[in-house]
Amino acid sequence: MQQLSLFETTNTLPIEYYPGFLNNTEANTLFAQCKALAWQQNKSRMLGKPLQVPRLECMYGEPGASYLYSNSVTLEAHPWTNELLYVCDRITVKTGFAFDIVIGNRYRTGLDSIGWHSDDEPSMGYRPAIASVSLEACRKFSIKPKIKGSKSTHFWLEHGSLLLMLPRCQEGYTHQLPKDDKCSLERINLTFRPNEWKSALGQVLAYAGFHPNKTARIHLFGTILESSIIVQTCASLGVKVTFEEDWHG
Ligand SMILES: [Mn+2]
Repeated sequence: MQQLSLFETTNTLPIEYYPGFLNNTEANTLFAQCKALAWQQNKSRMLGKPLQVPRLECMYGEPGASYLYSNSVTLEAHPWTNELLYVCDRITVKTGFAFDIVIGNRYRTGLDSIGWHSDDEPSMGYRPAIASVSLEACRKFSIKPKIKGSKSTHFWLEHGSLLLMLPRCQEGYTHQLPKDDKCSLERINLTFRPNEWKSALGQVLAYAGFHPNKTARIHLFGTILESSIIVQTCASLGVKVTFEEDWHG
């Protein structure tokens, strides 16, 4: 009985794992190149207090793209490097999903980590796919349904592997990279994501069309915009807004 439920759990997770997506030589080269990216340690806000994020971060992508998370950390895109763009294209060929930005996370030792979270920022648009390439240290990745009391499933993310979080993964599941006292090696993780502000804007306008008495909010270029303001602005600019019937907000 227990085995059956375990079987069902692992088979219904909205993720795909490809060990050896990059061969060992490719992964070693990419890891060496990634060490030279523009890493920085950011501060998030927890209960109003600034807190150093326990890892280094960077972002590359389309000029002008930004990414706000936890309502407190804004990452700004550096222009794509050739190496990152090449990996991005290879993931698209493998998975069929296209990406606009990559956010790097650098876990300096096993003491660096990321707690339970979903990558559900509206700047990525509706039901994003997120592709994650792991380099160097093999660290444990845990994922569990958002339903209270759910059990988590663990994967060891190997050097050169690709983990694809499919659309709906962020809605229904939460994930983490826990601390690992035994790990002294560094791990670099590249997470390729959409940055579809147009798509996010479309969702808010659709929401405004179907719920005219309620307000939807969107994070756009680091600013919180309200659906009513967007509708008014469109009207004042003479931009016609249409609402499509297939919206399932
Ligand atoms: Mn994440």
